[in-house]
Amino acid sequence: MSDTLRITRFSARAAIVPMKMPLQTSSGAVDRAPLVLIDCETDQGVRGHSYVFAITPVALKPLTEMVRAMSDLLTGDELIPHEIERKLTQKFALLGLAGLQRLAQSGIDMAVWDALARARNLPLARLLGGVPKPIRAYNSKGLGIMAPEAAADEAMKLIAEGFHAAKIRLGRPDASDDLKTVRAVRKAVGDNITLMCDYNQSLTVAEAIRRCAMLDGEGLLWIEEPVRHDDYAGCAEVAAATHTPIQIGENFDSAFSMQVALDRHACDFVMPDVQRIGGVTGWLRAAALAHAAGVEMSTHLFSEVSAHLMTVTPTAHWLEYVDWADAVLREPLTVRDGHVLLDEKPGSGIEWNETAVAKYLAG
Ligand code: SMN
Ligand code: MG
Repeated sequence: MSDTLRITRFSARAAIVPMKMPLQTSSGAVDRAPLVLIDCETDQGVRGHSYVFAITPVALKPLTEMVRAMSDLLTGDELIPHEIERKLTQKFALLGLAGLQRLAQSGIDMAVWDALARARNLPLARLLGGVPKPIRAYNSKGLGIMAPEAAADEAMKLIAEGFHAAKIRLGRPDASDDLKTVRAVRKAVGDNITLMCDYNQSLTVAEAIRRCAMLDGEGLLWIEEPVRHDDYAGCAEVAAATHTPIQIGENFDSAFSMQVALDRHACDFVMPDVQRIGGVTGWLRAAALAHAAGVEMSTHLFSEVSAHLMTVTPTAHWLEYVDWADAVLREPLTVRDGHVLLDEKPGSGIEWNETAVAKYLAG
């Protein structure tokens, strides 16, 4: 195989994938996964795969169209992720690379890296200079907003899947119901299980300070997104007033945004989302910033690609595990003893189960 690999075309397919466990957050329910399945085809037959998550079905069609329109710009280009990122950044300088454009660019980037890893016959971790190894993970696919007893039961189920950690969604109208839930879950799982919680941006700054103080002492590893994601001043106030570490990052739309948050001491931990931070390329930049700042870095969704990225993240903290793409994957991730396992399969591990894909294609 010659060294020059060129992109022949991309395909983007919209699918609505069923979730085994719907998730109720304080900012809305996620009960099915609207995914754009992306394939990057090359002139040597190698194909890269990735998906992006539209979060709401309302955004699925425009996101699919955005991936198609953006990837059309790359036909005939060499398969060089950093050059492709440079080209798309330049082409979108006037419109901006946030929102759908960022999701599309990130998805394209992940598919390109996957194709490159496959062309070199390496797992993505090895292509990036790391090694496939077990990655510490928490089970995040459940524990939405529900009654305390139901949360305690669900926590036991999540742990029984092989995890030693889980995340509780908070932000009930009455703060005392959040506290009751955290206590019910802790009582059920015992002291050896790590618990984190997520407010999904639902609180005002004053209410966040009150509720985080209420949770200090409950042994939570972090309190995630207590206030509006882009209110870094508000986040910083909450972080300064709270003993438990404050976690944000799933809404950083670039490594630059993360740097602003770090500069403003908006949080104690960061957890960029690979589809918002700029794909694999953007992740690597963010990981360097977290390293320089001495801040722990976790992942958000996209467990398959993110597990590989954690192998080259100097301050790697926790992988968020969800199984929301499982129904269309040929080989879903394996979990053992609190870790997601990586192997020597080339690429990021994403291969479509085409029979399932055909069933869930949308429009
Ligand atoms: C979350 C984000 C997006 C969709 C579902 C759930 C949540 C998390 O904030 O961090 O898991
Ligand atoms: Mg979150």
